[in-house]
Amino acid sequence: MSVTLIAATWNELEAARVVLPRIDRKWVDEIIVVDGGSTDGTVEFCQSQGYTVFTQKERGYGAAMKEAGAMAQGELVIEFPPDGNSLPEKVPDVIKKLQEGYDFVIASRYAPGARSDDDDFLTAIGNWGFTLLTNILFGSRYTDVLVGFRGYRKGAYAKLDMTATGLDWSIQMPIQFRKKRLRVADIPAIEPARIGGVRKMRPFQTGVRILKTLIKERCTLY
Ligand SMILES: Nc1nc2c(ncn2[C@@H]2O[C@H](COP(=O)(O)OP(=O)(O)OP(=O)(O)O)[C@@H](O)[C@H]2O)c(=O)[nH]1
Ligand SMILES: [Mg+2]
Repeated sequence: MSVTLIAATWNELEAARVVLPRIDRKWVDEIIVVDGGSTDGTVEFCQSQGYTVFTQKERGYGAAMKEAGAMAQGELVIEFPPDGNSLPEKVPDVIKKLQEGYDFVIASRYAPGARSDDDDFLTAIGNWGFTLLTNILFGSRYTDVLVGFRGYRKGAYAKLDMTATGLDWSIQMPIQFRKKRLRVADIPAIEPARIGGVRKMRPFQTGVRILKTLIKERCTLY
C-alpha cells in the first residue's frame, strides 16, 4: 500500500535536521511537510531535502493536518511530528500494523514497553487523565490519545467528522475512530525528549481546548 508521511513544522530546524533524514525513503512514497510559518530556515532545509513543503492557509495544528491530509496521495497516512519527540525508526512498525488491517494505529507512549522521556508532571497527568476520560466516555481502550505520532487508512479517515483546528485534533481523531466503530490499535513507542526549538503546546490553553472538544464530542450523537 502506498504511504504518505505528514510532518508538521513550526520553527523546528534543529530537530528536523536530525530526525527527517532518518526516515528511509524506501518506507514511504511521499513526505509532505506542512509549515506553520517558520522563520528559522525549516522550510528551506526541508525543500533542500526534496520534500513537498507548503505553508498552511489556516492557523493551528489541526488545520495543518487537514490541509496536508487532503493533499496526501497515499492509501496510508502517517502523522509524524518531527520535533524529536518521535522515533523515525518506529514508522515501519506503524505501517506494518495498518497493513495488518487496522484503520488507525497510535504510537503510544504508555503502552506496555514504552515510556516518555519528555513528560513533566503536568503533561504526564494530562495525558493520563484525558486518555482515561476518553475511555470512560466513549468505551474505548486507548493507552494514549494525545500523542501526535499515529497513522490511518485514508479511506477510513474520510468517514470521520474532523473539525478541530488546534492541538485538540489529537484527541478528536481517536474519539472519531471509536465513534465510527473502526478498527483501532496501538503499538508501544518510546518518546525521546524534544530536540531544540520551543514547545508549541501550552498546557493550560491546550488543556481547556481539549476538554471542550471532548465534551462537544460526547454531546453530539454517534
Ligand atoms: N504546521 C504547524 N505545525 C505545528 C503547529 N503547532 C505545532 N506544530 C508542530 O507540531 C509538532 C508538535 O508540537 P509540540 O509543540 O511539540 O507539541 P506536542 O508534541 O503536542 O507537545 P509535547 O508533548 O510537549 O512535545 C511540532 O513539530 C511543532 O512544530 C501549527 O500550528 N502548525
Ligand atoms: Mg512535541
